[in-house]
Amino acid sequence: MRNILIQCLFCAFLLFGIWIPPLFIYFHHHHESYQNNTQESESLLSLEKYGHQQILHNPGQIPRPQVVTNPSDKEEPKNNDFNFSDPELTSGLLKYGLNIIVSKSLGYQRDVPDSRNAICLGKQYPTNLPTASVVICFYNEEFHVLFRTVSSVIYLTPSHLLEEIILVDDHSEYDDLKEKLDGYLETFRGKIKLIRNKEREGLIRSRMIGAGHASGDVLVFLDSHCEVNRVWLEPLLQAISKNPKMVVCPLIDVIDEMTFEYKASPLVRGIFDWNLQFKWDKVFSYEVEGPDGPSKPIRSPAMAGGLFAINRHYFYEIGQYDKGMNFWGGENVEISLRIWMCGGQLYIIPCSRVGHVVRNHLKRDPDLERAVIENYLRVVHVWMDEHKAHFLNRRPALKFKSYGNVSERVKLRKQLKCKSFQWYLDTIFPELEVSVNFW
Ligand SMILES: *[C@@H]1O[C@H](CO)[C@@H](O)[C@H](O)[C@H]1NC(C)=O
Ligand SMILES: *[C@@H]1O[C@H](CO)[C@@H](O)[C@H](O)[C@H]1NC(C)=O
Ligand SMILES: *[C@@H]1O[C@H](CO)[C@@H](O)[C@H](O)[C@H]1NC(C)=O
Ligand SMILES: [Mn+2]
Repeated sequence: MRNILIQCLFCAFLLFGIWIPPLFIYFHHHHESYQNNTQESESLLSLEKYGHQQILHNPGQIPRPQVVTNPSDKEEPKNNDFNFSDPELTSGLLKYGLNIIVSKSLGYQRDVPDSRNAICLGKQYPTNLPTASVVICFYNEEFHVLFRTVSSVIYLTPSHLLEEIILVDDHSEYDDLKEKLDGYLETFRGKIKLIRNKEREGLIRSRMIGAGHASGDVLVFLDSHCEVNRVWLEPLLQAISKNPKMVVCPLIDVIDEMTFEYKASPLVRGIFDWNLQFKWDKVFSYEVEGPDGPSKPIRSPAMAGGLFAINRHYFYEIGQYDKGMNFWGGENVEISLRIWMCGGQLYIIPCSRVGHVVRNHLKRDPDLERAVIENYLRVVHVWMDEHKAHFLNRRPALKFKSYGNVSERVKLRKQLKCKSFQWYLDTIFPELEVSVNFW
């Protein structure tokens, strides 16, 4: 609600050409709320309060997990650490949703703290793991943020495991992502394939385009605003090498979009509510018991979407993505349901750590919002059986909204002999069904 309110304020001010005051208000609220750990965890784990409106806000964003902080280092940056009368800062926030001054000052490569549990440090991985093609799609990404994503992968991945990095430019508009990027990527010649879409395809189809150019055994999808941590890839590859139907995600650490501070995340699993809104949730204590506890894979009902690894053949076998989905949003729930219901497994591997910037986009995008609704409808009509009523009853207007032709996805579900949504509720995510009367 806060964000919606601020967005409205923002739009109103924008119309009158005054956009600095609302930024002040925004960051005031923003920092106040994430200074307060209690409030943060409540907003992560509480029942869905905002209903309909929340679907519209940053639907493709990976939310920020509750960050572990020692009481001593609870000092968050104060507002007056940022000079909001500096046009570079404010225009950068509008363009990229992050602090470009700090991002530029960090340059093209940096070290981030090793956030792994001590148990992970002692683990040995075989040398003959499958190879990986890392697919990174970007659209109007900040140059340094994108470049650090690429350089962290290059420097922290053993060369024999990295088949290639496939960058897919989804028809970005910003000039520095054109010839300048080509020039800079020369540094990594031989390891990078750069594909430029002729028109905007959206994240979902861009990922499929990237996958189509890959030749590694495993596809690893990353957002274009990440920094991988030490020994990030080996645990993912090992899990997949043992079971090719295992889809795995790293534990996503938080890179603050204002300070670029790298913060370790607690152990979490991915869930969603009846609005298909993705959230992080606590891990059951029995899952982390025993000496190996904090390093054991965490069974996850859903993935956040941006960061995961999957056997390349298995990606095709289970039907990639729904080509009928536009931009992004909902595809993470769709692939999660498909993995579980059609015989696969989805785990978070805590020894694999990747930092991710949660960008704060202030501008609303009506095309995106429309696309997300349609994507969600495609998910519920193909995968949720009679339980789609729980989604539709929350938004009666959507009962009559069109969502294109899903016959191919329905056919896919039959061909793969996927189980029912009721099976998923009973076996993988019982907490969702219990919540039916509350959310
Ligand atoms: C922070 O949390 C405390 C409860 O621990 C609460 O009393 C206080 O109002 C919260 N502050 C803000 C700014 O939300
Ligand atoms: C903030 O930025 C403006 C514009 O660049 C500059 O004139 C001003 O001196 C800066 N203020 C501080 C406290 O640095
Ligand atoms: C939906 O698409 C399938 C083929 O993918 C086609 O056979 C069918 O006629 C389409 N349905 C409608 C209503 O257009
Ligand atoms: Mn992201």
